[in-house]
Amino acid sequence: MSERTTPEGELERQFERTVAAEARIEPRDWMPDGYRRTLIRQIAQHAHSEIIGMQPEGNWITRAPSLRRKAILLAKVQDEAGHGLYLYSATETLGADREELTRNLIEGRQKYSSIFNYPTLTFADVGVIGWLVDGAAICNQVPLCRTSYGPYARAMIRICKEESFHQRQGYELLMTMMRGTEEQRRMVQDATNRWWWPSLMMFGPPDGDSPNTRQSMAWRIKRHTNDELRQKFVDMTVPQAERLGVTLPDPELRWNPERGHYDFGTPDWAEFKRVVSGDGPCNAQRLAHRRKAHEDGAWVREAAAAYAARRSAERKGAA
Ligand code: FAQ
Repeated sequence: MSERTTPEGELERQFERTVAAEARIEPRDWMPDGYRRTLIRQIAQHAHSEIIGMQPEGNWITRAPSLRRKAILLAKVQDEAGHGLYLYSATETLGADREELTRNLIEGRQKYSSIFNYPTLTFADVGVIGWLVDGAAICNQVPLCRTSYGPYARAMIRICKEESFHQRQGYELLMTMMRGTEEQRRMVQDATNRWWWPSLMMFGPPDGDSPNTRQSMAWRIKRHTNDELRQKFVDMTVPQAERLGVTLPDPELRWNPERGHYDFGTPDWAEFKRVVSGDGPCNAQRLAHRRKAHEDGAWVREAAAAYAARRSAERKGAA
């Protein structure tokens, strides 16, 4: 009997038909092991990024310059915690264990986005993170609303709505600062200079060095390649920078009428590799902070487990 006529072969054909028809794969459906593993890796990395991503801006909550800015920043950082939680739930629908994923993060076995290993030096960084980092996140994540795995696609719809609010709050903060003093304008330019290249790196390595893209595109987990999305982000951001009155720190950046896109310089991929492998400016600090928060929260997890066990014993006793 050939592979294609086995029950497994039929399940695989059904999976391929579902993906090709742009329908969604759901948790109850059969899926190839590699598809499940790729999704757990990507969604877990995404969840970890949201959770670690609370730290750079969280750093400014107690020092926000006004009550209004503080309330906005608190809401944004809380949204990021929520995104992490939806995403961990999506990995659970694939059979992953949340506790184990958290251990993988704090013990350095699983990645999170390189971008969150850079420091936030002034309040302008809060605005630039909203504008550039959330802007890049939206560019990357809007297509993921059409990813082939149902729970991930549905989580992305809500996450993208919230990210779009985050992006606008960042841009509005920067607009306000650009209408302020000379020093405020300098702060915005300095933050833009520091965050521009790391934002371009968020999209991942160039397509030629991206081991996962080809298969993830075939499975319709990813809907565009890393380079396609990076280009889209540059095209979208240049006019915003002009309107804001800041200069993007790339002498090679110019409109190419033949391509109908902006040409731009090459990010420092050696720096990217260093940051991803744990040697960025804040990697050690970010993980130490996350580890401490996990240890400090142990009593909450123990109390919740003890409460759940007691409730379950009471229910059994009542039955
Ligand atoms: N940083 O073969 P590829 C946010 C890894 S959320 C670290 O191209 P893939 C919200 C990659 O995992 C930001 N590692 O991989 C927010 C792979 O690892 P492996 C996070 C990176 O998966 C805003 C290896 O390199 N967003 O910002 C990075 O096909 C503001 C080879 O790469 C998501 O996670 C990187 N930049 O494409 C929160 C979106 N790039 O296999 C707070 C979902 C690549 O060695 C404040 N994820 N790697 O273990 C994706 O779209 C994809 O996973 C990519 C990478 C595009 C990130």
